[in-house]
Amino acid sequence: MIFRCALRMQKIFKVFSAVFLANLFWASCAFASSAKDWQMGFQDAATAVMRDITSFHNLLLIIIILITVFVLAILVYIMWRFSAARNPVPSTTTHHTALEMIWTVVPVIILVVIVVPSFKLLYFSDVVPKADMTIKATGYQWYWSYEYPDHGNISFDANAVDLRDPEMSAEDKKKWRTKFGEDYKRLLDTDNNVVVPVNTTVRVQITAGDVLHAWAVPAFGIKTDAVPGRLNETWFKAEKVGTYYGQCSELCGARHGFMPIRVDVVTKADFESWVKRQTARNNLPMKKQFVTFMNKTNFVTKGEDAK
Ligand SMILES: [Cu+2]
Repeated sequence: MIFRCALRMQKIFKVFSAVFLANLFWASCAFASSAKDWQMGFQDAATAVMRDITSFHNLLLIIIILITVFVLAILVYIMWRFSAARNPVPSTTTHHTALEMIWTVVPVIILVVIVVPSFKLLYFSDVVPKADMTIKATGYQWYWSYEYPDHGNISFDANAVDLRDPEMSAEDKKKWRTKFGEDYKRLLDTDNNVVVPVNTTVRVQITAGDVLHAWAVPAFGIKTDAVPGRLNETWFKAEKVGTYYGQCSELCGARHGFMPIRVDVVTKADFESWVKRQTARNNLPMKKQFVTFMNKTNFVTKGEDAK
């Protein structure tokens, strides 16, 4: 019985170490803009803030490991050295000034080492630098709505594209499948994406229209609450062209897991042409806009207005 149990433990240990090594390898070589299966650690940083968060996390990890190993080593040594068999007459020492000084001062030094990068990072991420553009994200049950006040008030809603949704028509499923191809990410892809230019400081204003939500994009190091009646502010400056994913990060109701965030970081020229396209769409007469919207979302498939 014991032998079989030991064998099983050995097997489990082998699987764990294989997974751990595979993850280490994965983390070191793959570019991740979204979460990956069996991922350990953070997604690759796309902004300076996220880079600082990652290195601060690594610093804390080293400190925590050193403390844990040190405490464990002392405990094991004490259990062995001062057991009743080895140490039948216990010491009666109750105070030791030097020792007490050390165990007070050393933790203070450790905290000072932590607090300096911690406050630096806190202010770096919190204070919005001079922004080149602003976008406003409003959380609703259960989608995000975006506005670009600096670009002729472009506005749109971003809904999750869920190809497993039984209510989505076969025609629409085909359309989205063709659009996304192999890259489709369920619960992360949206019908309208946030588009921003690369190397541009973007101020993000965040609020909500009904209940609490949170706008979070891990690769940017952003997680800001969306509170009804309150305007929160954060910022990012994406350094790499690419697609970045996030999700609502405040439990907001039944379909909380179905309001993803997709940010496409594009070149400045691509952004300008995207703005032109969006503005043209926004400037359509109201009725036509409505019809386009209804057609697009497939609420109306027949009837006069849809033509
Ligand atoms: Cu939400």
